[in-house]
Amino acid sequence: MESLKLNAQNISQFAGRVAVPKYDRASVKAGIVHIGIGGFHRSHQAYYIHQLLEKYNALDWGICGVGLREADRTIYNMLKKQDYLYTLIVQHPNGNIESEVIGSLNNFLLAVDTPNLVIEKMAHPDTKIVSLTITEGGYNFNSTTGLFNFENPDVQHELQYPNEPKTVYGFITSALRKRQANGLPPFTVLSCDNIQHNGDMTRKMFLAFAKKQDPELAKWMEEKVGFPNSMVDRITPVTSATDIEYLQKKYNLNDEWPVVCEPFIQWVVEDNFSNGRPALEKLGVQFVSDVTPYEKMKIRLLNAGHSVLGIPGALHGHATINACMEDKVFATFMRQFMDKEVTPILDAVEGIDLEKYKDSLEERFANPNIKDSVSRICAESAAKLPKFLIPTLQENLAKGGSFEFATLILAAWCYYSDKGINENMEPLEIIDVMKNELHQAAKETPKDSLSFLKQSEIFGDLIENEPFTKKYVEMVQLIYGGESIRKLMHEMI
Ligand code: CS2
Repeated sequence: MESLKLNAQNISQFAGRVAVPKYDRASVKAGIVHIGIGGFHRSHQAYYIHQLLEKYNALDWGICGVGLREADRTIYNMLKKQDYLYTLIVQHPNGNIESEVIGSLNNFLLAVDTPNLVIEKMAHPDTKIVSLTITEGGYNFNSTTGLFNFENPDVQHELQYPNEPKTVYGFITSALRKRQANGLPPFTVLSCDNIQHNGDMTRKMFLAFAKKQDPELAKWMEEKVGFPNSMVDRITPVTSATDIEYLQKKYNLNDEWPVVCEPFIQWVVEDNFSNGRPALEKLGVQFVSDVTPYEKMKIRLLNAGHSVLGIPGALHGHATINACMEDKVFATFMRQFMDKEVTPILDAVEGIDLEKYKDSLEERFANPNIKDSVSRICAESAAKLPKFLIPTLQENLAKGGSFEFATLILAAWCYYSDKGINENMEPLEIIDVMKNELHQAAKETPKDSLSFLKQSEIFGDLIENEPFTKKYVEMVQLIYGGESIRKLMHEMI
């Protein structure tokens, strides 16, 4: 039997077999404009809002998606065809699967096609929050100086032509300008990316940009716009053909781009909103006055833990994070990294038992039904490691703590960036906006062992720390000498 396409017209035909929205989607207003509609937004924020609509009929808080890049066209086309509906497939470790059609997204604008519509939508009185998942690298932030990168040509363009925005900075300031002119309160700018102090950093970047472009507006923003810090968490692997087939076979449902995720979900947010917020606390979202200890714990353990498995995993030939966890050497190495290098630098987090938190991370990583690819984890490591791993290494060097686990990961990353093949001679695709720079720097290693570390926008001044470079050189030479990464890990645990 031919499967039935997921869209508003067909939705009632799926009811009873798979959970579908019960609220009246036509009455939902977009209180949130979200930039960056990827898998993560769809498994996390859009799912929370869906539940709020479902359980509390919070009709003011629907989501209008925005894609800023040409690369967003594929998801835009797909969601539009499906009337912005998609299926969320929750994969439990024991094999149970729950599928639910999510209806909280009710519009999508592609900025490259209709820039003015995007600005109008954000400037609309209904819009109360503009949230972001634009990835760690999307904030146009120089990680060495901590400053906004004014050299970016798109930014240069929008400074010169404020009515022709291209980046998130140009769009949001244009919309805020409109709101100010119309006497409307500003929206909250809510960053949902894995960056420590994501709200503070976003604020700093926006104010730097606005001060150059429109100092009057900058003043208003400084006084009025809330930029809450937030910690977000739900492991969301890349959707595979098997997931699409699963829905077809099981429910006769044809969804071109469902989202798969783990059962775990967490969101901790600072209660600092400029224009109201949805009552997400009803669904277990934690509103706190200081998110710092939560985000540090999560980024340094979970996100770094992923990289600590994924980079050597890719070299060794493990395809997924759960395959890494099935390998005792990898699992033990990761736990020891957490125990010896991360735990000592973390502050106590109210209400959280760190040992239990780490145990739960091990269980989540080991979930055999998530099949989170190491390639997803390794992608954009140049943006991730300076936020997830390198600060831990620096803090340990400063206080005489253990740093060899993190060091091995950097040495492995150098080899990975240089060779583009794993230890079984299979090709490794390097997905990184800094791919060429990484490769250039790494391939000099046989002549100059420290060459990779000279990329100061990634490594800061690590190259000047002797105990570290000594260890790094030792390790990089062993790896280049043909020692297997797994053996090196084994010797350390
Ligand atoms: C991952 C994250 O991309 C990565 O490196 O660590 O996407 C991670 O899965 C999420 O942050 C989990 O909340």
